[in-house]
Amino acid sequence: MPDNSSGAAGAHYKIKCPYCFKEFSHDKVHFRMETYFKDEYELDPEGRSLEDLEELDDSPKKESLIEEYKLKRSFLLRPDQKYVDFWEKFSDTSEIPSPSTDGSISPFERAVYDPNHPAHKQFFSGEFERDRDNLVVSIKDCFGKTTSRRVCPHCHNPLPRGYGKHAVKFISVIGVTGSGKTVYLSQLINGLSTSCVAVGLSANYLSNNEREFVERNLILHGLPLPEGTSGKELAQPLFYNLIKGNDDGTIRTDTFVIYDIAGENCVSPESMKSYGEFVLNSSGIIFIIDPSQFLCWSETRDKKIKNEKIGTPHDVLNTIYNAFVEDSGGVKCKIPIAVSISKGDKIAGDVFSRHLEAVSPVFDEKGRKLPEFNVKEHEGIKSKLKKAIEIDPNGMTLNQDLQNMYEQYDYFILSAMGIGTEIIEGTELETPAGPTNPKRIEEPLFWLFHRFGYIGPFEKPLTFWQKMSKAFAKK
Ligand SMILES: Nc1nc2c(ncn2[C@@H]2O[C@H](COP(=O)(O)OP(=O)(O)OP(=O)(O)O)[C@@H](O)[C@H]2O)c(=O)[nH]1
Ligand SMILES: [Mg+2]
Ligand SMILES: [Zn+2]
Repeated sequence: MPDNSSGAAGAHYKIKCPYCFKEFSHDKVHFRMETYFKDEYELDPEGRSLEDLEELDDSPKKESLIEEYKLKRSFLLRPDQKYVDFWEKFSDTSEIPSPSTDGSISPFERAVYDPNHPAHKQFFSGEFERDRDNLVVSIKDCFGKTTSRRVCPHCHNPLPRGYGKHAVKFISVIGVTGSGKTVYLSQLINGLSTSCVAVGLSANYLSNNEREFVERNLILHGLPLPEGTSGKELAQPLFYNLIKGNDDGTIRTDTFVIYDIAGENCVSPESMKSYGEFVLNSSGIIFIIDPSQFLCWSETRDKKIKNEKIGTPHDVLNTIYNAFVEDSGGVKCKIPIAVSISKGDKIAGDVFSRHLEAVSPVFDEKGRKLPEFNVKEHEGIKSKLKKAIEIDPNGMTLNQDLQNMYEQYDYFILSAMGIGTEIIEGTELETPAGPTNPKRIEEPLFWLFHRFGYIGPFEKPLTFWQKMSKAFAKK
């Protein structure tokens, strides 16, 4: 295992690319150049072409103008082949310019060079710049501009600031079309730093992707809900650092990366080929199931027919498992899978005879929130949920599949909106029927954090403080 957490001078950070999953050392990154030229007119101070310069009278000035022109030409904006090759199978890139740093240009059209390549040395000046923990973070280009735009040497996709310094876990959110993945992720990401407080952790996002994802998929009363994620699209990964302060004055930081996998790819073995890498490299899976995928909760006959088309939970588990079978050597899939029934607002009455309640934090005797997964509360909810779905044919199959094919799994119920939907007047678009109030959306993630060893289990009976907090939360 690479020592990605030592943080000591001389540490050797091994980075796993969050796009192509190839591994490389932190001092083998390539860089997108900070300096760029939009077109050939910018390459000469007077806008002359190379031919114009070559026609000048011979002189040292002419030589240097031509030399400068040729150097600058290597910094013209243009498509980058490695990057284009990566995104080809997803129709097109989903990377968008950041208005604050890229202006009107596409960041992926910047020239990319490798400081370790002899032919590229001319495009850099000076050595790598490293942060306090010795991670390579930037380098100056030959025009003196510092570039901190590190990219993977294999696929030329961008690595967020500080990515690679800490151990990384990848989490895929999967589920059939319309099961609620995008709504779930938008709500989860929007409230992540607040909900992590409940388990004593701080969550900081690393890139612009997280804010952009939430802004593009805003879940607000009066606004249309997100459109379905196209099957060919690959949304940008979402990056977070989780920080835990220890009593001895040290801190532990872990990075996790979340992927929104379009529903169509979860049932078709063909599409799994493009997206399989994301699922296969996942350290954890959040498997979202729409209640109407169970026959007992499918609302109408039509919906049942639709279900047959979009796939049952069995189809999804099968597709994932089949992607593993070739390499699995006849063993169960080891990736922890959080089986999460979405739209819990619709079925909470049936399952619990009451509304869904928020996850209760765990406190110590001084009233401080503990970094622990509330196993006790979860067990209570799970047993009722399992009972409700096990009488359904699709639920029975789901449970059997999980037992036979997956080593670590657990059941969850959540509601990303905490409320139903209504149609926006004069349109066919849906919007939340009122202010949203997400319930239990962090629980599958906390369970994975527990599996990854970020937080402990809490199994003791409710403390005085918990009872107080529960009573307070109910008010
Ligand atoms: N009642 C209720 N409905 C929800 C909730 N979350 C999502 N929905 C409904 O489910 C629909 C689909 O949600 P999406 O998040 O777009 O589904 P998806 O899984 O991303 O679908 P694809 O992008 O096609 O794979 C929404 O438009 C809402 O109508 C919820 O918490 N409660
Ligand atoms: Mg979606
Ligand atoms: Zn890569």
